[in-house]
Amino acid sequence: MNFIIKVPRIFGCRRLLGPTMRKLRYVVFGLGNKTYEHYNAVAIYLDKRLEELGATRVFELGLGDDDANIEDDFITWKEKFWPAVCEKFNIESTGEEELIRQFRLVTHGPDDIQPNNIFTGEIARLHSLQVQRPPYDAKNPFLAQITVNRELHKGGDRSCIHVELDISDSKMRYEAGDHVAVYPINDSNLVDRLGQLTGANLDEIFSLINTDQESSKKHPFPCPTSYRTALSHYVEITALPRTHILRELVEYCTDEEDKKKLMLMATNSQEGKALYQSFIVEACRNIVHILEDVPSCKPPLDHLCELLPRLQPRYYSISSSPKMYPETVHITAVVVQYKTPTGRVNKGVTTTWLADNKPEPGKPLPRVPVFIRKSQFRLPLQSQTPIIMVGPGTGLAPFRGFLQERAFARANGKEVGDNVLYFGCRHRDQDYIYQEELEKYEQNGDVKLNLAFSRDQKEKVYVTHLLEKDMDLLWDVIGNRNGHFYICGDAKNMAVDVRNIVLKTIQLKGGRTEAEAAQFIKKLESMKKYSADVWS
Ligand code: FAD
Ligand code: 2AM
Repeated sequence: MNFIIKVPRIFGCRRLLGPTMRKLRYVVFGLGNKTYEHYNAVAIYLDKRLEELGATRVFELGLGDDDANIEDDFITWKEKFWPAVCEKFNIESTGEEELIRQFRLVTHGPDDIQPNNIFTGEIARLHSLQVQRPPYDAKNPFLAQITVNRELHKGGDRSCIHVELDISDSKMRYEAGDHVAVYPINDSNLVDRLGQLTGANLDEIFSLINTDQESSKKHPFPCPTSYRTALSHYVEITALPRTHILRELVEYCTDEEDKKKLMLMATNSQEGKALYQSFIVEACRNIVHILEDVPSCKPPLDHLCELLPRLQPRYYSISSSPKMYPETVHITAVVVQYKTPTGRVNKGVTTTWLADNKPEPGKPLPRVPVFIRKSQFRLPLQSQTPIIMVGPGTGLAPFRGFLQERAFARANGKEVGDNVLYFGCRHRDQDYIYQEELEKYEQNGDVKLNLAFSRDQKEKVYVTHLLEKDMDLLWDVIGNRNGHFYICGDAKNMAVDVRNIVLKTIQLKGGRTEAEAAQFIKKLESMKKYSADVWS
C-alpha cells in the first residue's frame, strides 16, 4: 500500500504521460513488510518511474516496515516531509498543529429514522446479510453456516480449531490453496466496556458524515448505525492504537499528567518513542486499556469511532479440497490468546469469535460472513508431478487440501506423483493436528510424512533440520524430476530458513554458485514450481 499525494487520472495512458507528468509534483511513502521478498517494491518502482517520466519528486521516498514499527517509520519521515513541502510550495507554516475532524456527527432520534434503514453489521449494502444475493465478495460476503467446529489439540494450554463452513447455497467455488476471508465480531464485553468508559449510550443511532462534500467516502463505515453495531462490526477495538489517535486523545484529558504522557507518545522524540514502545507496544494496550489506565481521558464515542481503523476480515488458507468437500470450506486456526505484562488476557478477534461459535443441538447453526479469495498457491496441473510440502503448525492447512485432492485423484484411477510432507509442532501428543488423517494417508501410500516435534526432546527439532538432512531428495524433486516445492506458515523465521536451505541445496547438490542458486529459485517461482503461502 502506498501514499501518493497526487496521481493524475490518466496515469497509465502512454500517449498523455509525457506532458502530464512534467507538471506532476509527487511524493511516495510505501507501506510494506520486510518479511516479504519484494519489500515495498511498488513504492520503489513508482517513485523511480514517476521521476523517469518527468514528474518532480517533492521529497524523498519513504518506506514503512510493518515487521518493525511502521508507525515510527512514517512519523520520522513525516517530520521532514512537511517542511520540504512548505518550502517547495512557498507555504508559511505556523508550526502549530490544528486538529480537524473529518466527519461530523448526526444523532438520530427514534422519530427521524426508520429501523429498516439502520445498518446492523452489513459490510456495504443495507440488508445484504438478511437478503443474500450472489455474487459474493469482500463487499457482499456470504453468511455461511458453521456446521463443524472442533478442537484439534489433544493437550497443552493452546487451542487450534477445525471449522467447516457450509457454502452449498452460495454458488461460491474454491480450489485447494485458496483463502477464505472471515468478518469477525468484536467481543461484546469489550464493546460494553468502551460504552462505560466513554459514558455513551450504545443503542443510540448516529451517522458520521464527511465534512468534505466532494469526498467519495461519505462515511467511515455504513451509517446510520448504533454505537453498539459500530463497535462490534465496523472498527478495530483490540488493535494497538497508532500515535495519531493518542494525539487526538490528549484533547479529552482533564489531568495535566495524562495529557503530557499521551502527547509525549505522539511525538517523534526518542523519549516519546520509547514510551510508546513500552506503554502501548510491549504492554499490548488497546483503546479499552488506554482509557482504563489514563483515567482522566474521556473522549466522545463518536470521535473514537472516527479515529479507530475499520475492522478487517482475516484470511485463512482453506484446509480442504473441493473434490472431496464441494459444499464446505474448512479452516484450521490457532486461537490467539495471550497474557499481557499488565496482567490482562488479550484475545484474537476472529479466532476467539470462531471458537465461541460451536453448533449446539436444538439451536440454529451459527453463521459467519465470508468470501473466497483466489490464490496463486496451486497444485501442479499434472497429478504425476512430485511435490514437497513444508508446513509446520497451521502451515499444514493448505496441504491438507492438497493431500485430499491428490488422494481423490488416485482413488479415481489417476497416476499421482510423490507427496512429501514436512510437518512440525511442539509435542506429538498435544498439537500434532490431523494425526489420524495423516497417518491413514501414509498407510495408504498417499504421503511420505516427515515429522519434527520441537519440544519432545532436549534439543529442538524443526522441519528445517529434517530438510537439511534430505537435500538429496530435495534436489532430486526440484532439480531432476521437475517437481514443485511449497512452504506455508510463519513468514518471519520459518519460511526464510526453509528458503535458505533450498538455496543451499541448489548449490551443494545442483553444483550452482550462490548467485546461480538465487536465479534458479527465481525461475522456479516464475514457473510456479516454488510457492509460498506465508503470513506473520
Ligand atoms: P487479531 O485480533 O488480529 O490479533 C492478532 C494480533 O495479536 C497479532 O497480529 C499480534 O499483533 C497480536 N498478538 C498475537 N499474539 C501475541 C502475543 N503473544 N503477544 C503480543 N501480541 C500478540 N491463521 C491460522 O491460524 N490458520 C491459517 O490457515 C491462516 N492462514 C492465513 C493465510 C493468509 C494469507 C494470511 C494473511 C493469514 C493467515 N492466518 C492464518 C492468520 C489469520 O489471518 C489471523 O491473523 C489470525 O487468525 C489472528 O486473527 P485474530 O482476529 O484471531 O487475531
Ligand atoms: P518451537 O515453538 O518449539 O520453537 C509450529 O509452530 C512449530 O514450528 C513449532 O514446533 C515451532 O517450534 C516450530 N518452529 C519455530 N521456529 C521455526 C523455524 N524457524 N523453522 C521451522 N520450525 C520452527
